[in-house]
Amino acid sequence: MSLHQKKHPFLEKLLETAKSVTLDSSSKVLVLSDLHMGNGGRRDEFRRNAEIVRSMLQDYYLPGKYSLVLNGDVEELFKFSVESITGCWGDIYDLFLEFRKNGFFWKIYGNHDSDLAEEPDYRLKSHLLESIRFNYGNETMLLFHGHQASILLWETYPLVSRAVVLFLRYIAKPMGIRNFSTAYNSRRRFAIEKSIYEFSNQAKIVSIIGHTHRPLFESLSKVDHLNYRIEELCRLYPSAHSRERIAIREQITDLKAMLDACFTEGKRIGLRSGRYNNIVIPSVFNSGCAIGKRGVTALEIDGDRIRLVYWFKEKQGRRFVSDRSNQAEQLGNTGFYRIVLNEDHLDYVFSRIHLLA
Ligand SMILES: [Mn+2]
Repeated sequence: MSLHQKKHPFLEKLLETAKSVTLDSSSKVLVLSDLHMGNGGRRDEFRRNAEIVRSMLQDYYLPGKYSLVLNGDVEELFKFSVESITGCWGDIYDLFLEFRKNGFFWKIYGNHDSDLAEEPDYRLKSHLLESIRFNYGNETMLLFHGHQASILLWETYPLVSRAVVLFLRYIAKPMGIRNFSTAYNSRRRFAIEKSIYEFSNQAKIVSIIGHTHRPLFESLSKVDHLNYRIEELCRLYPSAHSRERIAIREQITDLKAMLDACFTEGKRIGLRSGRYNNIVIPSVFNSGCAIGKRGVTALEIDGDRIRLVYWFKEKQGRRFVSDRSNQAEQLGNTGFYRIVLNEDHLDYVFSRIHLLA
């Protein structure tokens, strides 16, 4: 035991120092990460989904009595000053703060916005945390951004990080050096996911992260999830009756088409498998990001359930299909749609962790 205790010192510390929040059977929480808000200009990646985010918060999650956790990289301080960001997106900040009336609002910082702890006038300063521990019965969900698992020192040590921010803002940017800082490299992303996976299994908790921009549900990426579902159906097939067999065959055809689409369309998302060992332990969830080309992914905790959802604009996301045959639902007449990509009972998730980890 003691041998393992020092294996993930940064993550152990996040668990020890986390702000404790107790959930009950009626708690609803929206977890959103990686908004990368900028100054509203051309280089602001948040801009293209700002309307979706505004609308989903204002017209869906606020009236739906959700609390809100922003899980890091809310502001893009590698490119913009905090004044230019808060000056541009004031109404979005107002919206964030409104979630207090539904229960709570917390902002966890990531590697792109960690400097805000030092800003005396920052609007969300009193809501800023590094990690949150949700107590769900006897179980724990630990929310943190995820950069703490990086092997790169400048992502984990504040002083180094600060130097890098200054380098990026004043040297790299004017010189046109781009993407110096991204966590999107698939090998690095895999390493981060893997160490959080090991840590979570060892502690028998669920970790909810962001940072890599890759949605994970029960430790599975989209590609892994599709493969997994195909496997399940193949196992069902031999013992199924002839009419069921037709349905299974059709489902497998759909799943295979979606898998193919991942490989033809999804070059940038990184198709490396997220499977870290032979058995899948559902201990890592990732909310993805709010700056996707086609929309916004998020995690919802709704009483005893957890969901990965996707919000998109009608035109952009039209080709999207859910393998659980869930239907996309439009939010009023906004032209914005929400679809449940995956959903499970938290009791099932924790049972698997205790049985398998
Ligand atoms: Mn990050």
